[in-house]
Amino acid sequence: MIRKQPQTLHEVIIQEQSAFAYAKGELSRLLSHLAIAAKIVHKKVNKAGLVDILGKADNINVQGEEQKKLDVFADEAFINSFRSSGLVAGVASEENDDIIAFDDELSINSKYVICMDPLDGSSNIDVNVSIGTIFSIYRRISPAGKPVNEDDFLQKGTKQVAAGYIIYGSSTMLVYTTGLGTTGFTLDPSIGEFCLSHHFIDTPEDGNIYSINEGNYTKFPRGVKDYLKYCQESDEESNRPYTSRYIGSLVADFHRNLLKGGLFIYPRTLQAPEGKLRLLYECNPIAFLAEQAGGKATDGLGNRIMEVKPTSIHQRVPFFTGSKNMLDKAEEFMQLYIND
Ligand code: P6P
Repeated sequence: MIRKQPQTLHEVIIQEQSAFAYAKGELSRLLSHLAIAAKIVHKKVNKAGLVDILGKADNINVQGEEQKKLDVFADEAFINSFRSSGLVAGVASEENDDIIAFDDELSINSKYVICMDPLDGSSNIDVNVSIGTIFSIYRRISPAGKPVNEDDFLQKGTKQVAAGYIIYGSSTMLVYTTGLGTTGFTLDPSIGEFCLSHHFIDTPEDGNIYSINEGNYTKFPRGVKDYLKYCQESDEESNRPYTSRYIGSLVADFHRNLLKGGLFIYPRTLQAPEGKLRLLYECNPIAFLAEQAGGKATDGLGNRIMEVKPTSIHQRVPFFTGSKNMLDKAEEFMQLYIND
């Protein structure tokens, strides 16, 4: 019996496109362009230890973090791929202070804008820990024919037409959604194709993994501290104590919890009252994927992340995401101290 070759990303996109209202092929072609940039970055990330792209580029990004050379490489690779697609009118990137409007003839009439974190978790690059690219795709709201402006990017997460991440780990995977479920593809380097490996991911409603940087414990809100105590108490019926797993790379922590069940928390802290993670190109795309897989994503106080109206492109929000029942339990503790 001839083993059926798994479907490629392109085949699945074409198949899914017919069910997707207004893609008319552009969204499919855009995702294919994105996959090309992902393969280019995959090659560099896999060789990072061998060539002189480790260490710091000599500039600081808008987050005040040292830009590593791989950050810069990934940022340029994705921006160039989007610009050459003729489908994207502009990009908001973690690595760039302001939006990048593509004003060439082809792009200025394009339908889509993209928010992205080209290489999230980059502090882990030098220690060979999984890192990722996160992207969020919107239809522009400004009229075609003119350069895009910030309003095109400051749309609620509910307006995303597609979102996803590439995780550069033990294998390189592309996980995305167009609102028809969350699906994963694994790169087969022998044929250079992303092949379907996780169709319609269904994240467990319950889990026993909690992911949070407990080094910030003393600065957490009381509700988070009480929830952590709940996770660590023994209770056979509810399968506690849970397991603590934290890599410090959002894509890696989220991906594990998406498949196994779990809750990721980056709450507000005394020194970061808005939290650390960025709404446009970290929390909204991850929230879209979580919800499409049957999970949840809120600010810890019952406010759905995708309903937050953005006010600036690098805005931060407190972020709770993962298994539905775990998130609901965490919010029960948070609600006890909502007026603190
Ligand atoms: P901390 C990486 O810098 C990042 O933006 C996310 O990928 C990750 O979840 C978080 O920050 C880690 O932050 O403060 O725990 O090191």
